Amino acid sequence: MLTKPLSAITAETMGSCNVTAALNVDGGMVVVSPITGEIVATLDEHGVADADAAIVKANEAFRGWRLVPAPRRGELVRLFAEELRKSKDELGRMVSIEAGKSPSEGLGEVQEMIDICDFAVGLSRQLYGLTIATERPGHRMMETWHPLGVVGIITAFNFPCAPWCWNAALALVCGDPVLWKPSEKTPLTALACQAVLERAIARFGDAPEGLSQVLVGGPELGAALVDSPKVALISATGSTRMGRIVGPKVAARFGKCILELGGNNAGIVCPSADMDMALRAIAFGAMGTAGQRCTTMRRLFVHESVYDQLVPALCKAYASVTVGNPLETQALVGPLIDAAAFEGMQAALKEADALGGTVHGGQREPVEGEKAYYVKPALVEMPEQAGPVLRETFAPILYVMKYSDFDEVLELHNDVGGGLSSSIFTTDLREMETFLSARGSDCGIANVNIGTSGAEIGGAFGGEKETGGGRESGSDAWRAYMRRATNTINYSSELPLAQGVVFDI
Ligand code: UN1
Repeated sequence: MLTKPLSAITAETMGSCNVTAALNVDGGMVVVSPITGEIVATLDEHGVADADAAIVKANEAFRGWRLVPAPRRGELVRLFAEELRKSKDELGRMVSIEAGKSPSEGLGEVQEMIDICDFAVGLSRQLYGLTIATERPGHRMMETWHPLGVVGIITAFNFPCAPWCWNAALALVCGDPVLWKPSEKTPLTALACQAVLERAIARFGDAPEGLSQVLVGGPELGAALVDSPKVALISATGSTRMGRIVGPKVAARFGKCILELGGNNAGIVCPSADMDMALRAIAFGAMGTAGQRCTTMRRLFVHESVYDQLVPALCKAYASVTVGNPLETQALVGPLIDAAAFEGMQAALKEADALGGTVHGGQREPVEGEKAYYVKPALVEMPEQAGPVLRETFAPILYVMKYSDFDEVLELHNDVGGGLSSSIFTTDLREMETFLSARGSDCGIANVNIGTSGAEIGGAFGGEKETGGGRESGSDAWRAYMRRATNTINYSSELPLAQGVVFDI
């Protein structure tokens, strides 16, 4: 059991982020830590009227911020990265308390924030447009990128801060104010991040008021952002179910959307794979963060020639993995977020069992009492890809299947709704390149000899099909936060028309 009540640790952590005012014993919103199931804070919730006012304020901020030169906007993000470095331990602990992650995973999430800020600072001097050859003499044609408008960011419990920062750091250098609706399960991390950003804003000096705001409360706040024509871009992370609601609503008002939804990520282990490396990569990919990453490995196809070598070794790793309180022990696997996650996991295991699956693990572990949900991760040997294997269950379940033919396994790999992340374990050049080719993995992320999770910020993050199609973070994801104008300038004394059209008056 914890040596100190989690609510006390929370108050200390929040205190060092200068947001103790947010902890309000009379408030309406209850924050529970999955580590113990204990209430660690109660908060005042925002209402829809607050959301509407925040949208107005953010649009006022946009009028000024869009005129600030991009490298100067980058200076704010540089200061934010400095403040994040100073507050890394407190923020990492807050992530652990609210999402149940191990200290190294909590700190890793804050590191992603620091990394994307550094990336965005460099980007603030590289928001390039093209100069394009024009067909008309004495003309010049170019593309210009302008700030887009207010960006609404909706985030999920499992990564309570990094996805916000992937969006916010880019949006801020691109000239866009941000409005953040965090998960109801992790509002404290959001308030702490906002407090840290406010320190950077104070040091920056002349940022407009309302440049970054947080809305704490229920789904009606997200709906207010989604429905408002004054929110130019909605970037939403969450379930495919949520995306099916958000996507059409934003499209109906011709708004822009970045959707980062569910995945059903798979690995393929080929005969030539480095088995020890594959084992370690699969163990982290499938059991890390208690299976609660959108990039978690959920399906594994193992070639029949190595199945009897790899799968018993994996079962051993599953049996011996440490499950426990992430703040008080060195456990690799922490709690599930809540009772509903546990029930969803048990229902999926029951279904797999009825379809002829052999379930290893998956049982509840008696850690921290009745109100916390710790489980032994489950490995399920399945005769075929059916039932629960075809969908994402947000819990540590790895469905393992045997394959014999490479072309067939590629088909099976892609034959699910999700299209986020994928891995192949092989030292065979042909298999590797085929997996990465047009007829290979159809996911937004396709890896070789590493697991499905733990992407770096430098690449574009997101995926296809039911994953929603959006891209966040690195590469050229910044373009989604700006609007593109094509400018054609006539510096001649003639007026030639394009396509040779004649219109003499
Ligand atoms: C998520 O689970 O929503 O690739 C994000 C990863 C992390 C991000 C996960 N960098 O696992």
